[in-house]
Amino acid sequence: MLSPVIEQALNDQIAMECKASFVYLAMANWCEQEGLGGCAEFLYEHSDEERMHMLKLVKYLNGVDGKAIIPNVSLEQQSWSDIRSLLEEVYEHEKKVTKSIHELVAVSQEQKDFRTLNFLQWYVDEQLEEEILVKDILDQVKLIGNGPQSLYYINKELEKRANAPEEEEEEA
Ligand code: OFO
Repeated sequence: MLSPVIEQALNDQIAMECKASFVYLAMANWCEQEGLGGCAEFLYEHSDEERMHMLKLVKYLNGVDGKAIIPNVSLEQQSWSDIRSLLEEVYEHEKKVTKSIHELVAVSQEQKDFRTLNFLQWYVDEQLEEEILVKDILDQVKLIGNGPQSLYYINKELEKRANAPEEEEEEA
């Protein structure tokens, strides 16, 4: 029997993944308009991944007899001052998602919901990977600098990351 506390917490996480997907979509859109095709490709891909994270939660919640809620998403921002501040925002967002997943794990433990606890392990691992990836990109960007000449290299770097062979991802 699914506790209402877990159902609410999972729905909150669905909302968070959904928001992440749309924020990254808006970022990709902005990059494309700025002529940063490689950055756009990376962020479009990342947006799709967040959508997959959301769907995985929706299907799990409905599968354990809960009721998943598809949230309304409103975006506060459609443009960014530069690529470095955009990537810093991505990193901050990922850290927020990680914190939220860890809180969800703690709630599952408190509620003795071992199914959900087990299900969430995938997200714990995924968030670790994502944080490492974004931090690594940000470190590179800091090294390259934020000047106009650097944009070419940053764009190339993100294009390379977008085209890097995918590690085995579970289907949503
Ligand atoms: Fe990167 O946020 Fe999903 O889990």
